[in-house]
Amino acid sequence: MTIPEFAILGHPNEGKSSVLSTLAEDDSVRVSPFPGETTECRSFPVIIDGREVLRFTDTPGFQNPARVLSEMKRRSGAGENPLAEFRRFAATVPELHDDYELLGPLERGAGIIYVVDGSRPVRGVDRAEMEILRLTGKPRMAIINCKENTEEFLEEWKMEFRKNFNSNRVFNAHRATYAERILLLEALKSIDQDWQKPLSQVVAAFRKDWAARNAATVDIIAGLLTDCLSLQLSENIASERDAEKCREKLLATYSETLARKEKIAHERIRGLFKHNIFHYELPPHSVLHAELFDERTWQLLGMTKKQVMIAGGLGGAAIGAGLEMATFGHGLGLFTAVGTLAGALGALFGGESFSGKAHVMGIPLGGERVQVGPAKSIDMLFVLLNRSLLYYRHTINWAHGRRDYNKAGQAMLTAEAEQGFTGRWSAGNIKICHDFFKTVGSRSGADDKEAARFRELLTGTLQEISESE
Ligand SMILES: Nc1nc2c(ncn2[C@@H]2O[C@H](COP(=O)(O)OP(=O)(O)O)[C@@H](O)[C@H]2O)c(=O)[nH]1
Ligand SMILES: [Mg+2]
Repeated sequence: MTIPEFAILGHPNEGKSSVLSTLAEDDSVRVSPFPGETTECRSFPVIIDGREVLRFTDTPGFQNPARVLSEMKRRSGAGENPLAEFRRFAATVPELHDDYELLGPLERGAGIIYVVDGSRPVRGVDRAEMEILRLTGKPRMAIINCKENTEEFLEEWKMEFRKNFNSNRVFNAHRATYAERILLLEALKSIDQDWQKPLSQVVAAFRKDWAARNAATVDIIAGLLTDCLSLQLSENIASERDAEKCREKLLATYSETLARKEKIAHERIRGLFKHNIFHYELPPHSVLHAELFDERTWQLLGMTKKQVMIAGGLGGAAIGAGLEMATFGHGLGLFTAVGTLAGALGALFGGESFSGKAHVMGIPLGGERVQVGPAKSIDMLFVLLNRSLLYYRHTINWAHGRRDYNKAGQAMLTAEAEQGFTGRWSAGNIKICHDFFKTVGSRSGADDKEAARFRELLTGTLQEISESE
């Protein structure tokens, strides 16, 4: 079966390469702020399950649309093939090199995706380009990629497109999500009947592949949680006097280990979604660092007060007082209320403050061993889970064509701060988390049902995040 090919055509600097990069999920596509840098075509295969299912070809921009149009019109009489005849003529004309080159894929049967920057008005050269594409007689779709945030000229563009294209769509190279990519592929089916079947298969393969990536993400997140929640470090001590120092050391190692595990898990998620350059930086440091317990970060990982209550594991006078002071969702967070890092750790582990206690994680210090972990409070689960979901969401929604990576952090954090994922969950879902948490703690092996329910919940959540705009 021949693989469907689409050539991305248009004027220089309108976002052709960016659109291609986003559509093909390929961040190796060269995007440049300077027009006219691409002078040769380059094809990018879309590979699913080791098989090429679709091919997008990047092309140079039109250089002399008016001249190309007049040459083609001259060759468009009855029985003539203006595309082939123009290319035969242009092959030896140096100043028509780019125009000759960009029409090459069409001669071998590629469909057309024409990209314009819809945030500016339609000009004469655009009309010439559209007319050229019409004269080629190839199936064609127009894409409006608005570089600036304005809709002022959209109607004007659409009017032109209706005259010259089989279909047109708004698709932003920087903001398009998975859902929008699928919609665009679906729309491509309709521009030529011959492509309906192969492209239906491509769309089906895309959906299947996405589900497989989500399933792998569920494995990674559930694995991370199991690993971190059951993490336990201990050390023998010679005397009671060494306890404090030993505990501090263990806590430091504990916190570093969690951070490392989390980082590895997130890197793997990023790989699944084919990002090689973009990497979303969560608020720095590990879940146990003081920064995480400041107001903003707590909101980000927000649960309602009620959910915390339901989640349980937060008994104890210190935390009780903390809850009274905390206004979840805004204002003070639980951990700020508790005050210190040690206090926060106490909350995470056992609902007790460390200071002045002869217990660490519920293990008496009088003995011979100091132990840190496993986590005693479900908060650890929620913190890690929300961070992973946040990471997932930023990663899947970062279009591969978007290259201003440094803008990723702050803006997204602010938008996210109001939301939180588990913060919107029903009591039933929180209970599923709670049951999973208990099974991790018990390590009995008889906990398959709870784990399966938790994974099911994760699967649904990832799907929901994928499909939301
Ligand atoms: N803000 C913004 N910039 C874009 C968008 N699409 C492309 N650009 C930028 O426009 C410039 C040209 O993009 P490129 O894809 O190389 O255009 P091409 O010459 O048509 O291939 C680059 O600096 C891109 O980062 C967009 O949707 N929004
Ligand atoms: Mg380009």
